[in-house]
Amino acid sequence: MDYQTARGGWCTMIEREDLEPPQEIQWCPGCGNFGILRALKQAVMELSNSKHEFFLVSGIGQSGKTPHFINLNGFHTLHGRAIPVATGAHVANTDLKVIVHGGDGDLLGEGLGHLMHAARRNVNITCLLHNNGVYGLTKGQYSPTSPHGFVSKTSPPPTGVPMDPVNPLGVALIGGATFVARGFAGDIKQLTELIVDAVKHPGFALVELMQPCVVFNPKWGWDFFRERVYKLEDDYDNKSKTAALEKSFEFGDRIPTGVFYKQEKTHFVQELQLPEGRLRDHTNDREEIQNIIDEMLV
Ligand SMILES: Cc1ncc(C[n+]2csc(CCOP(=O)(O)OP(=O)(O)O)c2C)c(N)n1
Ligand code: SF4
Repeated sequence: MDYQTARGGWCTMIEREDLEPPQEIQWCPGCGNFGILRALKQAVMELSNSKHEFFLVSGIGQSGKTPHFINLNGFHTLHGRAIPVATGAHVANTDLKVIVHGGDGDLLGEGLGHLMHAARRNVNITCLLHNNGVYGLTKGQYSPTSPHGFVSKTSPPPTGVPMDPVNPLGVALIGGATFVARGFAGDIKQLTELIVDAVKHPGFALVELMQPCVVFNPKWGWDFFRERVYKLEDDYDNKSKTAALEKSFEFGDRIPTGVFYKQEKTHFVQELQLPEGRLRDHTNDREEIQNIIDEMLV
């Protein structure tokens, strides 16, 4: 079915079968990534955009395979480097809905600096952080979010992991992200809503997705999360960064989900006064550029 977009063009409604990938899914049975993929597909169908307006960028990891398993344009880049590639794609064409998929190792280990600076620049992209508390693809080394004492091949007994984990939401908030949220792979309805809101948000949106890795971190299994997750209360004020930061440290017997923080602020392309839309549709006045260069040379 076709419908008219806000810009006056025509768009074709995306159906579930349009998103079927050409290749077979290779995640383990019971992996939390299945729930995330389902919510992503639902969100893509609910957002009023054409298929060609979505662009998925991923790092390396089980999470990084997400663009392989949905029939949209995507770019599977280097470990920890999804955010710079996503930033470049967004700056080159602000019409794109750019969505990053990365694991806790990818975005909080190798890619932490990129995450902080994209948040600080308020780049208008959505970053979906698949948090399973372990390195899944490389078979169970501890990751930046593994709990203190977590026993793995790289953190053997008696101590296990000898330090506290990174707080992903806190990092995003301190960096300057203007939309910060958490969902759970077992609550597809809430996850879909969070992804839709994050994509619509005009600024840097980080959504932490609690994701069981049933093979290498069985302690963070489905029951672990089902017993702990709860939705932020109705009277919770997501305009307060201080409240959001305080909430971000609540991760134990109770794990809050929902939108922790949301703020309207000019984003990177607006701050730089770059042209909106596709850069290739804009031409430069070469004479004027030459004049500027000449002035600098004098
Ligand atoms: C620079 C670099 N270092 C290390 C690796 C090896 N490597 C590939 S995936 C991965 C860990 C992925 O873990 P995470 O980001 O948590 O994703 P998951 O597989 O759990 O979804 C590592 C260390 C790599 N590909 N590139
Ligand atoms: S190893 Fe873990 S993260 Fe990777 S597919 Fe299996 S369950 Fe999922």
